[in-house]
Amino acid sequence: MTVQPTETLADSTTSADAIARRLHAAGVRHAFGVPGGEVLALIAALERAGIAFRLARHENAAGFMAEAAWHATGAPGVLVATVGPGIANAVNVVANAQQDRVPLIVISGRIPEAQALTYSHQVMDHQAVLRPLVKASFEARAGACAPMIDKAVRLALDPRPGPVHIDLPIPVAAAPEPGAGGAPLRPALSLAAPAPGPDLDRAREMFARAERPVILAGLDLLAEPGAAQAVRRLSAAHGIPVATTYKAKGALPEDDPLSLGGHGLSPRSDAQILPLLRAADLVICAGYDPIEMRAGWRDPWDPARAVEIAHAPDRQYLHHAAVSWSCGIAAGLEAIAQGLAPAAAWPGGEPARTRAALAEAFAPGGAWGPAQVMHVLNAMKPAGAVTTVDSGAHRILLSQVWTCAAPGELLQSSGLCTMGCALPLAVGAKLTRPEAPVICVIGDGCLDMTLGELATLRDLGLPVVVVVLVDGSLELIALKQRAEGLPPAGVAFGTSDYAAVARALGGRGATVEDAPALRAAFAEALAAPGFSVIAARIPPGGYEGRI
Ligand SMILES: Cc1ncc(C[n+]2csc(CCOP(=O)(O)OP(=O)(O)O)c2C)c(N)n1
Repeated sequence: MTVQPTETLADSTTSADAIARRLHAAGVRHAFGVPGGEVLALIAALERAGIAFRLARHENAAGFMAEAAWHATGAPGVLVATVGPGIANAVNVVANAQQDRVPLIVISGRIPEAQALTYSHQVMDHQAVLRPLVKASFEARAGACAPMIDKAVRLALDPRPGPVHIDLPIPVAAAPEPGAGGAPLRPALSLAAPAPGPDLDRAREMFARAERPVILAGLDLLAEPGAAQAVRRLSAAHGIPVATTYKAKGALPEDDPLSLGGHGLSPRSDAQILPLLRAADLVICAGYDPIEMRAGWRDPWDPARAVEIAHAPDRQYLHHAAVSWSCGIAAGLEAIAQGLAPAAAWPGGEPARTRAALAEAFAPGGAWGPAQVMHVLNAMKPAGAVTTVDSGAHRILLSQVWTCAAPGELLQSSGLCTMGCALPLAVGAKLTRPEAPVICVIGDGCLDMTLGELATLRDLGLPVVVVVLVDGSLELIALKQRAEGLPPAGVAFGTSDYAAVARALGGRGATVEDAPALRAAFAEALAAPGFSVIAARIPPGGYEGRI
């Protein structure tokens, strides 16, 4: 008897369904964006597949929410943007995904080709706009979206992660694509160990001889489960101090005496850490990606004393190393140290002095101001909290003061360093890790840029604590103007009553002007069922000489 092929209801699916189902199979449970007529079929398909479409107030914010979802789940972030203005609004967050190594799938809706020949309203070349920023841009083809989306997912996640764009014309989204379940996604690349040979011999010899080794851990750690543990094992077994970039903060818990904290954007911390790196006789760069670093990090150590293990070859040339591998961080560290006995690391005790000098440089000080705010919050933050911080003077100070127990506890934009990331990162973090307390620390300039996302917190019922430092100044830029002897221009603005704004948007609000009031407001906010805004009014010029 011949079995007739039957097309079941489940098989009569569209290319939009294929995309949605494959994303679901890749672990995606939330997509973020602002709808438009050109993405309606996709949004409906996402919801059919079990992926909730989350409305943001701006596409840029939606992209940061998607980034936070990736941090929480390991599945790529998904941003949906409509034709023209939608994708134009998303450009900043796509650039961020490129520079901060975020696997972000950006799907834009597009009008039909035939229509575009004679119709130009809102129409622009999405692929041409995004191509310089993405790892790839696909134009979706009717009936062939399953393999395309699988490739896009893999490409976004493969080292180093980054954004991938899919341009989806309306007729393609609606085209039939039966059997959208498809073959399984290619497994993640296994990250190899360095091959045996003269390079490994040399690195092992450098390791065996080292008396003053330092590990410098970077953002590749975020993309390799187990890498932070390998850093910890090596540090503990050989007494090696660990410095990190901002993204890798917590590679070694920062209350560990061997932790030298996070670095990269603060000249004040550079003044302490760079001399130690120059004094080291071995710098082990573990997943170090210099995209996060300022110019002070140009050739910061003698290359003959550096060994580099990273997920991708360095093409930036900001730093150099005698031996350099593209490989897994854990496998690389183990290969270098395997079987070698611990040497007496830093017999002169310099790392402990550097740690103490860093603590002194970023001490709270006696007077109320941003340093006190950061110290109060850091001391009170619950274990396992996820904190997000925006770009500006407040971020640099917070990153130096904040103690992280694991990478991913502090989310920020440290590659692109864009304003407008912290509030949407907090939305995405709380949505996808509801059990974790989520704290957003933000400057008033950055909050003004993203204020609408407080309404997103309300709509999604997310009890995030937002602490805004209110000084009526784009203070990082004001500091630069003053340092260059320029008169202030374009940096001062009127302050708003953010506590009242929070209440108007359905949250709680408090204004504080000293440490006891901050402590009380923070404790209350952490226990509150909805979102809270604590406006910490700080004196003008409060960051001067502190970052
Ligand atoms: C989108 C964007 N625009 C401009 C800048 C330049 N910039 C960096 S920090 C900053 C000031 C941020 O002000 P605020 O949020 O008040 O933080 P503060 O520096 O006062 O701590 C500006 C304008 C940027 N990084 N990103």
